[in-house]
Amino acid sequence: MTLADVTATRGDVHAWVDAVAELTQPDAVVWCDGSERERRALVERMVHTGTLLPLDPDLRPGSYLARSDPDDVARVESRTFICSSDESDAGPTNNWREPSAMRTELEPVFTGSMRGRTMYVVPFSMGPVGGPLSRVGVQVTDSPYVVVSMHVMTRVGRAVLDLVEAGTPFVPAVHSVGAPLPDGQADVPWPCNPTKYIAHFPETREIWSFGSGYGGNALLGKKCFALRIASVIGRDEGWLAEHMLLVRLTSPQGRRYHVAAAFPSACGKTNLAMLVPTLPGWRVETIGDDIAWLRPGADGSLRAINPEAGFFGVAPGTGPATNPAAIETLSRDTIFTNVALTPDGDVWWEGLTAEAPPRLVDWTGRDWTPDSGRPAAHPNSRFTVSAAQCPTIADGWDDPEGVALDAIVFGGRRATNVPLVAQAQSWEHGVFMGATISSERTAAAEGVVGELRRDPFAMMPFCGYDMADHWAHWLRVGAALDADRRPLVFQVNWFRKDDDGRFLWPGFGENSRVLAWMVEQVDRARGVRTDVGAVGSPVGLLPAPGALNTDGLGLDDATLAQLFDIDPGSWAREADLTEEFFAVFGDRVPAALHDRLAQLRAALER
Ligand code: TSX
Ligand code: MN
Repeated sequence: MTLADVTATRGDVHAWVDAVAELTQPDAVVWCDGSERERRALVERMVHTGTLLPLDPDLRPGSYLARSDPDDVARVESRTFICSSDESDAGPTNNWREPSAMRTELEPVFTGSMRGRTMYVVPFSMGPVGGPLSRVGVQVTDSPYVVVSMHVMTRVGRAVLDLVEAGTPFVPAVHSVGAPLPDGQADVPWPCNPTKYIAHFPETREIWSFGSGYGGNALLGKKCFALRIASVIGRDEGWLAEHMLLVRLTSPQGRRYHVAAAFPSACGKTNLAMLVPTLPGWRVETIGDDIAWLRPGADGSLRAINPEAGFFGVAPGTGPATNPAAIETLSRDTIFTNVALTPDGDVWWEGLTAEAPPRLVDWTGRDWTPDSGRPAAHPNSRFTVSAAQCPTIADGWDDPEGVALDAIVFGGRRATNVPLVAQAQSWEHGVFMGATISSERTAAAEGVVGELRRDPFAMMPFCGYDMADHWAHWLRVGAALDADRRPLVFQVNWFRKDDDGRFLWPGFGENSRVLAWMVEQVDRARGVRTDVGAVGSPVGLLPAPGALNTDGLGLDDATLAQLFDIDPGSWAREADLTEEFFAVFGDRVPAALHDRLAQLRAALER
């Protein structure tokens, strides 16, 4: 059985499942219904095999700890492939393979890869089942850990299978941990294979994942489908699949605003999604923390849904001070992976409490004390938890129609140059902000401009096609929106430092001040407010004096000035770096972005 033979059957989901089974040769095939009964049976089985360790039911009811193989702890970008027929469609920042060559390479890899295991068939929906912005997939997997995680992260069940059987196009997603069990061989708690493939076929909308049981490599609805494959579907159909959190902001006057925000990793996206405002009377409610699908609505607005149903978040750094809502979310019914275990059967990770407990079992299962000289939890350890149990979840967060966006935010982690907040002067300028997102390389000396890690739209590892084509697509989508309903675009930087290396901005809940200014700008753009909110600068509109509420922060005028300082010399060097970065993408960079760069340079010279 070849991979092409398997793909040829996809018009009939039952024929396709039979074909995958013929290729991978599992001992049994189980169709999943997403039920509580199914979940319990799988959990019981995994407790028996040692894949899941039950936590103390009094301390952490309904919760489990999984410890992965120590070599299967993160996404594997070097083994992630975009298999478009034309290499240039994958772009210079993706690993490309010719589709038929990749199918040929994968055939022996998947042949018999599920021997001795059960193959689960998981029909899932990204977005509420049957919703106008939603899409369905069917993942087959030989990992029960993946099945129970898919229960949390997506909508699994009979209703989805009904859609597929009725002819709704689905994304076929094949996943094998790549560890067949020859006759009678005992299983291990975390089977996987040192050779990994995360292969995407954007033209046929297929995913083939081999060798890993971890997160984005294995929960194929998330990065593989909802970002890489969906970005291509969106390109072809006029919408956007983005690496963005989604929140609802409510003002003291009761006005509601919806904001989507893209940040590269390690910028606190989940913290912002669950932010507790310090500004009196303001409320932030969570709609999503990782992925948003954005689609022009009939009224010319840009509507957004969170296609996921749960959070798969990084545990370290999540604590009562940085993210109290997440801590409450994790109080029950959570699967933890690669965190540390306390002697009383609870979990711990760096940042959960100020001081580490005196003894722990670390993520590898070894005894640990604060003197061990290694982290107790893996830096990429995770929680998997239902979004519905988040205390800040928004009413109607799962409305199939989504919400109309008022603002889009692009963030980065920059010690220098980039102001706390700036508003784009136009949609094109906003796309320029998204295309030029950057963070300082962590190893780089502070203050050295030139060591920038670019992560355009925070989509570098997640765009299923050429990044520069993605920018052109953003320009097209924006042009199709009603000028009065188009979201305003902003750039933020919570991480600017003073000359002594101290953060200038307190961040966290105080970021509500920045959010409030943004949506007040939305009101001004719509004529709801008539006061002056912003002043021009070469890099965009900055808050006018007094427009950003800093009451009670104790920020002196000098600190405020540093937060918004635009140094023409460093920005000119930054413009040179942007030109170099654009050159990577050659002539696929839209002219509007070159124009915007020229405007920036001209403004810096004035
Ligand atoms: O998540 C963060 N956010 C967004 C919150 C909604 N972090 C953590 C980033 C790593 C994942 C931040 N870190 C933020 C922030 O706004 N800001 C900072 C930097 C910072 C760190 C500590 C302090 C202040 C700023 N502490 C004190 O000032 C006491
Ligand atoms: Mn992410």
